[in-house]
Amino acid sequence: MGAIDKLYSLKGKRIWVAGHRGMVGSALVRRLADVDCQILTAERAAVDLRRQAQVEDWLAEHRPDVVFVAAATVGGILANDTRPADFLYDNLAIEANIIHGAWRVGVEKLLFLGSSCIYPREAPQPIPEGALLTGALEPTNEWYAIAKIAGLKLCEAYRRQHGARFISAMPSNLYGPGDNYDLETSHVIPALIAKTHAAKIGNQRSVRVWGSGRPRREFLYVDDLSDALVWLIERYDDPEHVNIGTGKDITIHELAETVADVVGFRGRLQFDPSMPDGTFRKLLDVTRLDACGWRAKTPLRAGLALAYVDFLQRLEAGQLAEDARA
Ligand code: GFB
Repeated sequence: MGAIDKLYSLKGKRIWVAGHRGMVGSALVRRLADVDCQILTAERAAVDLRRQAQVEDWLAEHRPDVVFVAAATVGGILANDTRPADFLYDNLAIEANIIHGAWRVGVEKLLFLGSSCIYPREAPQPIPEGALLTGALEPTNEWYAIAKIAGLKLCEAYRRQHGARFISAMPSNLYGPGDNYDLETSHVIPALIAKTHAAKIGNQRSVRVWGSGRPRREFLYVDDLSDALVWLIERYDDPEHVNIGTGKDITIHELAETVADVVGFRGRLQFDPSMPDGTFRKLLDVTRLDACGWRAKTPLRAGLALAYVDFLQRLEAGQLAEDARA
């Protein structure tokens, strides 16, 4: 990581959190509430981020100094695998419109958010930033991965050609408040929370866990991520993207046991080999970030307990379907 010569302070800046209703965007809004800045948001009904003219008009009117690109079409392994056109087209359009539009209106700093699935399926573990484009991608999410690779390359290209101070960060699998609990489209943690809770309430004997339970994943609590993003935008200004993770991973089997423990479910785990495992392992090498002094602080179990509280509150408020199938 390059030397941190001068802090780029967010104080007094007009900051656009693109995707502020999503899990990452809402965590960023929570984190930026501690900063003396002006947060800008664009409602979905007013601006479709896939439409270039709408994005450019909004940017010309609101003129942010800083942009966080937290808007994306996202989902778990099944959604990625079954909706390749949405994951590729939506994400290419969103990032191209925002990055190009931000450059046109002279945004001072922009942070683009990718994903650990940008790396080759057979990348060395833990995965260093330099593993990008050294091998074939994991087929279940190559569409999303290609869009995210294009996004980080756009930031690099605008920096190289125009001197734009655009940076990119690649987090590991995220979870936390504001997650999507829909079983068809969610990631593994919200799915297991919803299914395990339904099994507990329904006195069921088992919970169905997709795949073999053997794949390993690294999970980052979303408020740790937003803290890292604010930290990076104020300090980092190099072309290379930066991994953000905890440096630790666990198997899906261990994860399912931990979720069961947090939720208080005493039944069995039933693995379903007809569902895809996806990448065997994707543990990020976080040396670059670690060397600069930023570290994740929320242990997985504590984060899962907070996520379960969020799930219960939203269930209580009628914001979630109550019949998550176990
Ligand atoms: O979280 P997840 O959908 O995403 O799945 P990926 C992680 C692992 O958990 C896979 C298993 O091995 C799943 O088979 N799993 C077990 C489950 N039970 C369930 C369940 O009920 N629901 C889900 N969803 N998984 C995504 C990519 O990959 O990760 C995206 O598709 C993105 O592009 C994201 O990069 C972070 O880690 O496999």
